[in-house]
Amino acid sequence: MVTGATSGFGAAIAGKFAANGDNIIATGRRADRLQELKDKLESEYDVKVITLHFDVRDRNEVTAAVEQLSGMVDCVDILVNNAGLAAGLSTIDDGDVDDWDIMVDTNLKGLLYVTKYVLPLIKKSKQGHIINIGSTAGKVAYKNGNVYCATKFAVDALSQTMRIDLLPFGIKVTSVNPGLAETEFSIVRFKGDEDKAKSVYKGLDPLVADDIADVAFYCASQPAHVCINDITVTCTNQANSFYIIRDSEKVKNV
Ligand code: NDP
Ligand code: 8X3
Repeated sequence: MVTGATSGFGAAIAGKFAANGDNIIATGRRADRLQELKDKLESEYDVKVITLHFDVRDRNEVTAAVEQLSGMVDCVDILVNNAGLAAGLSTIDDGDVDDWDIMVDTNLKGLLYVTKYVLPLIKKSKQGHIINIGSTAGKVAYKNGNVYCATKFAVDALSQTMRIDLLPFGIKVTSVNPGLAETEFSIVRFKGDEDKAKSVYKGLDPLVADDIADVAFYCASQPAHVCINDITVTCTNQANSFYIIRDSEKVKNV
């Protein structure tokens, strides 16, 4: 089960696991994109794709979707909590409170809702695994990142605590923390300003969605006794969320 499968990492992760022959539960708000993904994956691979169209911020929508799912599958083996976003990039005093609400409600509360309501299905699996998509922004804070960084630091804390809480059930919890990756992330962050979004990756050879799909798949492919706790992956131009080399020479802030 992959949240945020309509774009970027989520779509690539769904594709990677489907290529391995795994059935997929793909979720997101854009129903047309979910249908396209289902058509593509079912035509390319011998798998079944269930699509669930809901907003992770809406607890009622999450519970209704999971109820629908419970009638269709016996268990969920792997949940990838990927749905998330950044909205805006500004100092705390200039921050837009609506943007803050969107990020906290999606990245933190949405992840909690999905995890809580899907867990009964994960507990029924013999190989339960939760993969949370964190970020380098949840490891090292960067200028103007304030609330986005805070939500990803929170995801990091949740991954650590979930791993403790779910030990008795044999459920693995992995935190995958990507650095700069060119998806729709910056277009969303800058509210459709594609030029501004492109400038984030200028002079870099950034990660792409397939890189993160490969990492998530690797984490999920370990033997039963091996749990990768935490993995941070950046492009070669980046050391952490602060130190980045552009045009092979210059070191600048994000
Ligand atoms: P994209 O914008 O390409 O994809 C984001 C996905 O999240 C979309 O499928 C979107 O689906 C879904 N989503 C957003 N809000 C909601 C919501 N309220 N309810 C349900 N689904 C939602 O970005 P990425 O693939 O890059 O981002 C995926 C994750 O990776 C995010 O958590 C992001 O914070 C994290 N990340 C991204 C990095 C990057 O540089 N790109 C680096 C580190 C982490 P829809 O709009 O259809 O609902
Ligand atoms: C996304 C990476 O550096 O754009 O989490 O915040 S960054």
